Amino acid sequence: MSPRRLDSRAPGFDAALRQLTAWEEELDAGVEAAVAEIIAGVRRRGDAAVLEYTARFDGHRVADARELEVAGDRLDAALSAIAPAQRDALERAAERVRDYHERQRQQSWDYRDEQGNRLGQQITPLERAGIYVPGGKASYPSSVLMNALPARVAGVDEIVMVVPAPKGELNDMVLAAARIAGVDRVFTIGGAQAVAALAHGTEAVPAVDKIVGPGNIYVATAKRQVFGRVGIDMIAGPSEILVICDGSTDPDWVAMDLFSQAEHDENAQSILLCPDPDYLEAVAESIERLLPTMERAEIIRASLAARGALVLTRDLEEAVAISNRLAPEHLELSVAEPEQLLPRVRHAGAIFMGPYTTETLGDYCAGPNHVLPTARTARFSSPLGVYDFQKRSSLIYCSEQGVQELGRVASVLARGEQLTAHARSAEMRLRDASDSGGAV
Ligand code: HSO
Ligand code: ZN
Repeated sequence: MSPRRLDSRAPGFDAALRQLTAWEEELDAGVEAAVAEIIAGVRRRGDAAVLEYTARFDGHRVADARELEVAGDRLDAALSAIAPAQRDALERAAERVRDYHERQRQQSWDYRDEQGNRLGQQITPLERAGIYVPGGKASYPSSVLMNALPARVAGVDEIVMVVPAPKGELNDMVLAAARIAGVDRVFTIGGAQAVAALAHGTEAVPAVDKIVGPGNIYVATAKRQVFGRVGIDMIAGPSEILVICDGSTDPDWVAMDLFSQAEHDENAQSILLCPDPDYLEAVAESIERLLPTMERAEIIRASLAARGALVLTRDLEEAVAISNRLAPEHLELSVAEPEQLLPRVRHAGAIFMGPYTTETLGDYCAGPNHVLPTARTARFSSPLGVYDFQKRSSLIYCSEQGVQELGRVASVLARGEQLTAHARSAEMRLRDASDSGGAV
């Protein structure tokens, strides 16, 4: 199996590139309607609806919604049940992710203008955040850390996690990660019903202010539908990796990096850009040889066949320009001097520099967040971070002296808008009321 080859000099290259990266998330009217009904059910009937849907979709039956909450002892037990090496790795990763995110905390600021007015911005954390954690094959303890730790660092009062428990079964690594990240409450619910419960609140499940975390099409659709009532982070599409290589990295390393995102999903995207045709051949050969050794060979093969590509470029500069057009979730600059290319990179969720920096390190433990913009949304959005759990309030203090000028300006503008109460509330504060904009 070899992914398609493209040549930036060939006619039709632009069209081929556009076609390669076109990704339309299916907007399925059936799913939209089913999700709307689930949300309405949870709104109307609260816990009773959550219990029914959980029994129906997850085969997880309990008599009372309070049983859907995972006790703190159970989280502690999970932490003791996992292998010591796993616990150490989770703790080490958490420490590094926390350190990185602490640097992202935004600070309040203010200043005084010449009239002595004080203007500023006050930063406050959200009160409650909800974290959706998928169950089944895409249940990632690392994602628990990546979603919960920025909220914790932001100072969120309460973090509520939901995770489906098919037939009542739970993943100990996920529970252990929740304990390590400082999640406050965990509920074993999933799907659109979990998003609805977090958005609207039920007797058992508290309503939150923002819902973050990846999920299947039902979860993504539910997040879209409750947006506005609560905040959401982003709608994550399939994983993507784009490697720019100068031909000096071991081709097996690059092949494995391409596999690493391809193994997430048949719709994941792995692309290599390189100016050296012989090197592209060498990577193609590594792919052929290594693919049969992979546990997830079927998924990787499907992903590379549908959306993978090995692209010959004129030079490294052109490779970066092409990468900017694709705005990949992960960009590896697998070159001897990555700093030289870095200033040219405009759009990428995360940038990995140099041949040793495999994207895998970013997925688990380097420190930056692995929740990143996909499907070219890196053109306008950023990694999940502490700032997603902080809000800004504007601050205004006006002195008696200060209102003399600002009051007049406001009054003129208010009268121009025929808003007399606005105008008069400003004018009343002027020392010389005749000095007002009222006459204008
Ligand atoms: N690469 C994924 C995150 C992840 N990888 C979790 C492994 N575990 C996000 O694009
Ligand atoms: Zn990954």
